[in-house]
Amino acid sequence: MRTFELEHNWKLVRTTDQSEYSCRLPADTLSVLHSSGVVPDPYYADNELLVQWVGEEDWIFSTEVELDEDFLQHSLLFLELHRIDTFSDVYLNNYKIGTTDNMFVRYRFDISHAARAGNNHLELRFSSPVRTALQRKQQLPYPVPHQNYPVQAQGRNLIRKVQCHAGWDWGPCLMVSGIYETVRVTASELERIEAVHHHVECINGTENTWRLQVTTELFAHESGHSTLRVECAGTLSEQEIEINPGRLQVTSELVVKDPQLWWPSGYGEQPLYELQVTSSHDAVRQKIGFRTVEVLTEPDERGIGMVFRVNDRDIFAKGANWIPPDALPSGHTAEKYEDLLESARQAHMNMIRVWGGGQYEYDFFYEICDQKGLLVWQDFMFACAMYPSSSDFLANVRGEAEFQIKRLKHHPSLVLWCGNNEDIGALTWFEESRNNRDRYIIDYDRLNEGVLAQAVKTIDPHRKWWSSSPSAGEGDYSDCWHDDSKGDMHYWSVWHEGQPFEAYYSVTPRLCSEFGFQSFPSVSSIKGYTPQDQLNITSPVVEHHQKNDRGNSIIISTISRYFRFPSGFEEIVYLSRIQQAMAIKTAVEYWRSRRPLCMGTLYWQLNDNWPVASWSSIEYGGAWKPLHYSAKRFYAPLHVVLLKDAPETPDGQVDVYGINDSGQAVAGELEVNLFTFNGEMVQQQIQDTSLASESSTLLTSLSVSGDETFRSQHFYFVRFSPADPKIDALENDLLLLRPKRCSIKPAKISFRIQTTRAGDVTLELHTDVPAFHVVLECAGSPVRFSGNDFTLLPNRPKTVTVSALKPEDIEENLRIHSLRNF
Ligand code: BMA
Repeated sequence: MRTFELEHNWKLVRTTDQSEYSCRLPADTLSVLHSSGVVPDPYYADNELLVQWVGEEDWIFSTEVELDEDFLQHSLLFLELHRIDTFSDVYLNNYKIGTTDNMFVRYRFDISHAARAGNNHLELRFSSPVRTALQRKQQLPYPVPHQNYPVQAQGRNLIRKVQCHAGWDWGPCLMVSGIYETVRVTASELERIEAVHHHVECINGTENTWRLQVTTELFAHESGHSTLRVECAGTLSEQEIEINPGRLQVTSELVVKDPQLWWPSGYGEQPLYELQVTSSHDAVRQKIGFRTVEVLTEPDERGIGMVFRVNDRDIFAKGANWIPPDALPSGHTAEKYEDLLESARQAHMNMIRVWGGGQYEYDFFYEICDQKGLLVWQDFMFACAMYPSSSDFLANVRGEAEFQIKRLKHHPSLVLWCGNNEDIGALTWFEESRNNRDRYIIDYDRLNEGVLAQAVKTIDPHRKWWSSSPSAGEGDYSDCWHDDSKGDMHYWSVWHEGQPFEAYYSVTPRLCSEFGFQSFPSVSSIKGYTPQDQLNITSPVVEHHQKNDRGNSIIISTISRYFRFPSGFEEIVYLSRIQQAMAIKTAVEYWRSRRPLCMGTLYWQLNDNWPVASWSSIEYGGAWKPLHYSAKRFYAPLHVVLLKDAPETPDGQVDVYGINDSGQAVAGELEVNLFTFNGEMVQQQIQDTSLASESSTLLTSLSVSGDETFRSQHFYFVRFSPADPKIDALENDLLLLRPKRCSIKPAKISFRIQTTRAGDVTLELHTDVPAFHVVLECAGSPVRFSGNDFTLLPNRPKTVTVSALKPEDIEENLRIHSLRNF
């Protein structure tokens, strides 16, 4: 097999005036035009509006490839294209060799009649995605509605392109065209490998013996013979196969003895084994893992639970929802993915949901998840809309689903296929579907059960199929929006309906796959897209970078409900960020304490695709918001939680829970202190206790005076010190009233910078009175702190490690915020 990867020396041509811009892959129209100086930065100010014309025009990407006689002698000559966005006619030397119309499939076009020795000219002639979607919309026999956001391209649900390119409630509308992954010319004899997928099954638990069943799909134009070798973990299967024109599927079986098991992060290691499949003229390598996964959805006394069980251990799913990490696909670099997913792992997440309005991710995304033990909940790419069920559309999606399942199936991290995001709920969002539910539910079912479920059940029958997120389970089309007896839940009442944070206590979802609270990005991020004279929360530019209609007013009204009113821009930004952390902490701590009724929380959302006010815990550019630092504590495998006002906690009572996801009980000493806001300890209770394994344990209940003045002057602080000195102590605290009603004092926080022997820079922080939501920031630097957004008490200094900075830079740029310190 000979292959030419065509990454370099591309040209983008504007069809209206033939202007040309050179580029390399991956390339999207807007990124090329921006780097060529033709359009301004689409992320700055409201430039998004100025660049809409780019999606309305046709564009050509072209390159040259040199082929020799020897290359042309091969019997299989083809052009492979993957992640082509979206509508292109593909020409080689002016012969049309194919058409693309779905960015989620891989194309392999025969080029034998078009290729020639010497120079070959390859062109992808893209037609406007905006126009194509509109044309399709006009041809519909009846409306097929989708959700609309402030800047929105119409008809996005009629084209197989990343749905959020058309605009979302956190994302810009940038309808790019482009080439993001493979363009490869390949020549081979006889056969090529189309797909390799496998299934592992433990056949003898005592001896840890596994059957590895590998399916290889081959394609050929002519007849012949080939030898297929399949190797993994020192075992080999070899067979002679007869090749006939067309597709051929071959199964090989290996028995692997005593492999090391693959575990989710926090539960064990992630050993990966190389699976190598070689035919006479082609080869594929994959990294695979040995583990069992079950998703238990069995009736219980409450309804139907939802539990991920890996290697016979029930995993509490902790994680967040993932969106494409850049609105401009040229920005999807492996480094960015590594950083985001490592940030997820560091915050003790073990599951990422690839949300249905984005994309089936790049191979490197799943490889990183395999390496880090991040389980993947994979949506099919349908979100917040009705979808058509015409035979063309369904056939197109069938190809997409089959390709994606075969492409991703070998990843040990992949644990569930989900049909879409919120499309069952969406049946009630539009007048058309409310008035004619029958029509739209039939469309829904044709696509969902008729195509997607069938593809999963045929190609990947051992993996869980989940029809929609949220849903009550297969065959249940009810709008079970807040039914906490069964299924996964999206709980949005605190954000979208303005309920208090305690509303999270009104449900115990079996698994909460979305709940979120917005905040502003950091002041330095805002300054990056806002002209100086618009640094104000209600300025047009700051409002433009808020895509949820009522977003900023929800942020401001929540600030006024919880905090004393801020006096300036920076303080508003700070409070928005800590209230976001407070909201999500409230939800996660309660739902973790309800384990095993609730067995998972995936908050909305991990990341951003441009600089914006949003629900993310990591802002565009990679900086962690206070929420992400807070997640590192509230998702830790061991955690202590203080609860009041929950249904299980009567008035006047505070309950302390110890949560332990690990397989061992952890004994230690629990210290519960009642402090005044001057830092005086007025009550202390110390007890030996133990956090039972894989449980939430009620450690103690405290009775607290209902007197408002008393509550305004005191707070609880708990510390659990494990008997095993190798395990870090756990801390948490609880205000007895909303922060604005508490007599929190302005704190004087001082710090000492040190460089440790290992070369790390550390900050030792001291305070004179209790300081809450202490947030460290180094303006303009991509710094990470080992801890942030914490409570600091007098006489209990805290040491924080700072990454990537020299002591001098810290001294100059460090800003320390805390409540009441502005
Ligand atoms: C959810 C998601 C997204 C959306 C978010 C915030 O339901 O699925 O569609 O961005 O809510 O509104």
